[in-house]
Amino acid sequence: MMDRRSFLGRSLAATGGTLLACREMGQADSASSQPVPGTISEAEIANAKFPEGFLWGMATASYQVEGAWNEDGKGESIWDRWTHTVGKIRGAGTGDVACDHYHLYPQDIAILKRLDQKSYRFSISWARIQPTGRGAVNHKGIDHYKRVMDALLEAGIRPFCTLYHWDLPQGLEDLGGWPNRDLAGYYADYAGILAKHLGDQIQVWAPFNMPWTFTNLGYGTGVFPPGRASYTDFLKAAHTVNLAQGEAFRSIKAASSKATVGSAYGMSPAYPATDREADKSAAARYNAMNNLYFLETAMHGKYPNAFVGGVPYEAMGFRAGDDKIMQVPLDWIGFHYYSRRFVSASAASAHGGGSLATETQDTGAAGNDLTQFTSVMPTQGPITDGGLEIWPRGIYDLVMQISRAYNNPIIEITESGCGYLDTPYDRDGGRVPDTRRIEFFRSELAELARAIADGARVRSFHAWSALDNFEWNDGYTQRYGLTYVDYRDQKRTVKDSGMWYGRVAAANRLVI
Ligand code: IFM
Repeated sequence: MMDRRSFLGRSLAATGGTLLACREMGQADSASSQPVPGTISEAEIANAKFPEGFLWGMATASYQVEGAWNEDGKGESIWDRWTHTVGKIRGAGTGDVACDHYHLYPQDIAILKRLDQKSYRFSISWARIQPTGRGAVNHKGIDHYKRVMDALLEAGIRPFCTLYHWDLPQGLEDLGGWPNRDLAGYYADYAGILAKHLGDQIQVWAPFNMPWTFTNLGYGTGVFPPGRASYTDFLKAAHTVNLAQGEAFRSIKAASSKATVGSAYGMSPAYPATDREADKSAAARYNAMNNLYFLETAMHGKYPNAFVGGVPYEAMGFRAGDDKIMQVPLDWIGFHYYSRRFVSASAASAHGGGSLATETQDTGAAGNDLTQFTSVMPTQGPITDGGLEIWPRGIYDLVMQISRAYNNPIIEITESGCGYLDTPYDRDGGRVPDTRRIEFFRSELAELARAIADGARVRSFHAWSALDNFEWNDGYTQRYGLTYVDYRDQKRTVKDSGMWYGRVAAANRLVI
C-alpha cells in the first residue's frame, strides 16, 4: 500500500499544484458514494499524532465577545446599528455587553493559560481604532489592544489577529460600504495603523474573516447588515475586499518586518450531488465561489472559474491592473471547517435563509443565473443544536484539497466547532457535561491528524469558541463556547469539553 506522505507527494506532482475538481478530493467524490458517519475508529483516535509544537488554540471575534460598544471613543459599527434595530436578532440580543471581554479579558486569558492554549485568535474592532473608519487614530483603542497583547504574551500564548470580523464602522457604510472601492484604501490605512502600533506584539495577521460570507450575506442576500439584497452589490463588495486584502498585505508588511499574513476563510468541502457531469461542474463552481474566491485572487491574481459565462468583470467594477493589486503571496493559508455541501446544477433562482447556519443550505441565492448551482447541507450525520451536520471526514478532504491545490502550504485551521446548549448542572457539581462537543472534536481532530499523517502541513487548530458568545442573527440562542458564560452575571464555567481540550493541548494527543 502506498504510504500517505508519498500519496500527497504524487498528487502534488500529478496536478502541478493546480485546483482540483471535487471528485479528486479523496475517495468521497459524490453524494452517492459517501462513507457512513463515524467511520473513524477508536484506535485511530487513540493513535492520532500531532507534530511537536502544534499550536492548540481557541478563537473569538470582537463584536461577539467584547461588549463595551460605546466606550473609550469607539465609533458605531454596522452590527451596532443592526442589533439596535427592532426585529433583526432572535430574542432581541445585542453585542452591547456580550461577554464583557473588553473588561474581563484578564480572566479569559487566565482560562486559556490554564487550559494550556498556545494560540488565541481574536479580532480587532476597526471602530475602536478609527471611530468612523477613516482619519485620526483613537489611542485609547490601540492601548486597549496593547494591554490584551501583553497579557497574552505574558501567558505564553501566540496572538493571532484577525483585522476584520464583520464589524465595519458605520461611517464607512454611510459612504457606500464595501461596494465602494475606496474602502480598499481606507482598509489598507487601518491595517498599516495596526501593524505600526501592534506589530511588535503581533506577528500573525489575517485580513478578513469569512469574506464570502459577509459580502454575500451583507450585500447579496441582505440577511446581515447592512441588509442589501443585490447580486451586483455582492460582486462589487467582494471585489473591493479582494483589492483590500492585497493592499492590506502590503501595508502590514511595510509597517512590520516581523509580520506574516494569511487568511481566515470559511470553507466547505463540496461534493457533486450525483455522478452527472453537470453536477460535477456545479460542485467545481461552488468550490470556486464559496471556497476559493478570495484565495485564488491572492495566490494567482485572478478570479477562479465560478461563473457559467465567464467572470463578470464589468459588473464587479474590475479595472485594468486590479489583478496586480489583488495578488499577494500569502505566507500561510487559514480556513475554517464546519460542514460540507452537496451541490447540483441549477438554473432556478433561489434565496438564502435567515441565519448563518441556515443560509449555508442554499447558496445559489440571487446570482444563480451566473453561477447556476444549488447547494444543500446534507443531514446524513448527526445535527448539532446549532443546526449543522457533523461530518468529521470533511476536514480531511478540505485540508488535502488545499494542500494539493496550493503546493502544500502551511495551513492554520482558524475555526471549527459546534453549537450545543448544555448548561451547568448542580447534580454534576455545577459542571457543564457537554459530551457531544467532546465527541465532535475527538472525531474531527482524528481526521485532521490523518491529513497531517498524509503530508499536510497543518500547524494549528483553533476551536470555536473560547467562550459562549453573541451568535449574530441568532443572538444568544446558540452556544459554541468551550467555556460557559452566564450572561446574568458574566460568570465563566469551563465546560467538560474545555477541560478535555486543555488535556489534549497539554498531552499533544487525543486523550480520553
Ligand atoms: O460565530 C461564528 C463566527 O463568527 C464565524 N464562523 C462561524 C461561527 C459559528 O457560526
